[in-house]
Amino acid sequence: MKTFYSPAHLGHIPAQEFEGGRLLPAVEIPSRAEAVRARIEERKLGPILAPTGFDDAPILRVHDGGLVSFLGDAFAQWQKAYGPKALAALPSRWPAPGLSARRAPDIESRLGTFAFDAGTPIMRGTWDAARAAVDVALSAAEAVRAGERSAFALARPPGHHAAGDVFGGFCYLNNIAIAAQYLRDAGLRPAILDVDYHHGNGTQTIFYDRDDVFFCSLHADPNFAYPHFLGFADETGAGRGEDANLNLPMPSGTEWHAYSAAFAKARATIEAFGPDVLLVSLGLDTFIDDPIARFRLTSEDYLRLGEAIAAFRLPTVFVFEGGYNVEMLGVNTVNVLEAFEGAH
Ligand code: SP5
Ligand code: ZN
Repeated sequence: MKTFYSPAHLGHIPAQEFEGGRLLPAVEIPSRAEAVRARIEERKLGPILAPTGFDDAPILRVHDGGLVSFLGDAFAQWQKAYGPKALAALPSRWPAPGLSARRAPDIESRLGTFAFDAGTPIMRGTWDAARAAVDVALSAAEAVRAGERSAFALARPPGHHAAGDVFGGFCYLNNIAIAAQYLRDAGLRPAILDVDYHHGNGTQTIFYDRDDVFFCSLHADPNFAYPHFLGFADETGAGRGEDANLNLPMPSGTEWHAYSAAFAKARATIEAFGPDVLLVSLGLDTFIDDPIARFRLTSEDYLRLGEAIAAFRLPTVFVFEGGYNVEMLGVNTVNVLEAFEGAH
């Protein structure tokens, strides 16, 4: 399997996120993608390729121009306001209902109109990293469009929490949604399967009222887990998109036995949609020893997950998302990909 990777992610180095009234050490850090890259080399999964440089057009099929231009310029504005020692922009105020997002007179207020949490910092290298992650996802999508059975986008930062006009959850641009729209525009009928521990709220929102891209997410119940405000089982799509969205929230402590039962439901529903290409939001934060999550999948279970994904028998684009146990992240990720390949 070909892997697409860009070293631009190394310039995006979050230090802290704000939660529970405290600044905590960041977990979405460069060593994550480097651990996966090292394991791919160790296992000789296949070539690791630089992405093609795409223009902004595929991004603007999914994201508002206002968000894209804000992200490109936010760090420069932040340093202009707070000086060269201000290393990371994090929001501290939001236009909640009743306040006007149009009246955001300064960079910190504007930041609050685009960010939906205080865990997704914008630093000097953030835009270049996020932009390269899109190229990585598009390159993997293009490889599969051109006839590869599968490809892996080792994208960082992740993307599935970013919606058309907002960013958050360590995500800036929605890599997998942009790749899915690219394949849709090439005449394919994509289904997105999101196996990250967290609900893919951004991807869901982008396709929620559409019947030409299916979205299915297996994730921790938002009653106790991030992103908290979306990902409930009764969200089934809107308008033409009714029944083209499937959420399968699961309780804290979920193990492979229950997970695989939910997966079987996901597979049956996706197959009924009749896709001709599958895109997988591959988060490994369902791991038993993940530091921020509460599922209990083991490294061996990721072999079973890879086989289960292979059972769709569809051309498949894997796009890297979360997973924060850096020590086991390479093994777990490559277990999915190797088992997928071995099952063919
Ligand atoms: C792509 C992805 O996996 N994004 C996840 C974003 C989660 N952000 C909030 C995480 C809150 C974790 N709280 C536990 C803190 C333990 N120190
Ligand atoms: Zn996640």
